[in-house]
Amino acid sequence: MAEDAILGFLQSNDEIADSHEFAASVGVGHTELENVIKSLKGFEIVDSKEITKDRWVLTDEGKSYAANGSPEVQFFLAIPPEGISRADLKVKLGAEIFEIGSKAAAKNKWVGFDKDLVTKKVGSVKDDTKDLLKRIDGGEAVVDKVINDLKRRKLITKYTWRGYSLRKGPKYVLKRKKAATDLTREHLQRGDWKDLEFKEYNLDAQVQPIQIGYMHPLLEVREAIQNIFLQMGFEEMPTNNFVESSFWNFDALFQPQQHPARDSHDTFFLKVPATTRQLPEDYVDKVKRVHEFGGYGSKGYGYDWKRDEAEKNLLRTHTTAVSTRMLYKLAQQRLFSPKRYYSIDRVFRNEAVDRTHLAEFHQIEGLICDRGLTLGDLLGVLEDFFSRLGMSKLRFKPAYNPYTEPSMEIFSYHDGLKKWVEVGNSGMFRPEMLLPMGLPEDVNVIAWGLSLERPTMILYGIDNIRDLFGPKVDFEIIKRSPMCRLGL
Ligand code: FB9
Repeated sequence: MAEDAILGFLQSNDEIADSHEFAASVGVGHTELENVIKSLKGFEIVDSKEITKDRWVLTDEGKSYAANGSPEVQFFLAIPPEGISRADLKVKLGAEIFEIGSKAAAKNKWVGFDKDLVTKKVGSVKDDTKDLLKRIDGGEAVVDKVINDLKRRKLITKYTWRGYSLRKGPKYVLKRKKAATDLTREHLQRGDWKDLEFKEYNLDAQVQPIQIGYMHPLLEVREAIQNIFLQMGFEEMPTNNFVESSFWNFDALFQPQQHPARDSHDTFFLKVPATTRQLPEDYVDKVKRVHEFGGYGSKGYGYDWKRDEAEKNLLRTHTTAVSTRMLYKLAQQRLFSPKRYYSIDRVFRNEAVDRTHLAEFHQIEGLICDRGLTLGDLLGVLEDFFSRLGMSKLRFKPAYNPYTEPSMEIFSYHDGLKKWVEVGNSGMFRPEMLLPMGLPEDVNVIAWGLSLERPTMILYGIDNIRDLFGPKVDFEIIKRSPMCRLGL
């Protein structure tokens, strides 16, 4: 019906100027016409251009005044010749009309107020407002001053009217062959496919979003950083033990037993099993001695080292505990062989939770164990590692760790954030840590660490760590935020 009307009209007319008027003229709803227009346009049978027209329409208040008269005229007409009290007038008109009408009627100097009495000051009035509202409602154009006045009184509002102008399209036909979107077996069997018009594939059509799984951002970045380590010839350390003994987490790292990080304010100690069952006895003695008396050129800490303190179980505070186990194991080898190890896994610290800190995070650690390694080697491998993370401009700030000397905090200039960001910590493991293990004198170990959460937050533009990790993770962030490619 609508289609034939359009195609029929265009056969003898160049254009349908206004789809609304045309719809009215052929007695179909504009929406129905709109759908036909879209379909004909899809088949290039017609060309349509969207046209918009703004017009003023009455608000509900405007409609009520156009129907019942403006409040100022209602106010005026409600005053009997002898006048009337405000209160009675208010009852008569209702609060709203009374409020608006009194002000406007007074402004027009139609009425007078003497104390509580309201009287007419003119014989009769004309309801221009009502007339204007009716004219505007009729689609008549009125001067801007009137429009602004009525707009200010919220009696009219702008309505943007959207319609189309139509012309013949490149594939205009008077009667469209039946449209088909799919060639089906039935078409082939019936052979009527020849008389069918097949719709062009709309390659820009939006597709149904497909529900697929998404990698959690932390795992995306973990994988990318893991690939960097593997490309640099590192092998992963086994980190499948969140529970560790104080011995491997602290003592073997030459971290003294009274070090502040070793009290329950910073570390989660286990109630059950509270202590570890087995430690390598001979090695424990060496660790005890180096803490108490030093050796290997060190004077040690000179305190009374307690076995039971070292046996306390805890949630590891760093994956450096795993590095310690791996280096000890390496030292047990009959022949020393250089090693490059990395770990990326959870560590636990009893810290105040805030926007960037939770009680657990993922630590990334890299270490190289080889003969004659120097601080220069450490600087070099850090340049290499961070450049692969897209961070080329590095600065190093001397720092302190109980288990490395010298130690350095690593800073990178982040172009996006336009500032130097602390991107990690590093150092050379102390001889007091390495030699009791039995590693050869000339073997040094350079190591560094950073978190997985910080780079992930920066790369995904996530401001609060709770959006990334834990019960409040916002899956939408995961779905919609593509990871900006690391410098790979
Ligand atoms: O990750 C950290 N910062 C960082 C890293 C990458 C990054 O990438 C962006 C894409 C550009 C951005 C930021 N930090 C280490 C620095 C700070 O965030 C720091 O405030 C918080 N640190 C954690 C510890 O917090 C108590 C991050 C975590 C950290 C710190 C040190 C180590 C590991 C993790 C270490 C070590 C180490 C040292 C010597 C030998 C062996 C291991």
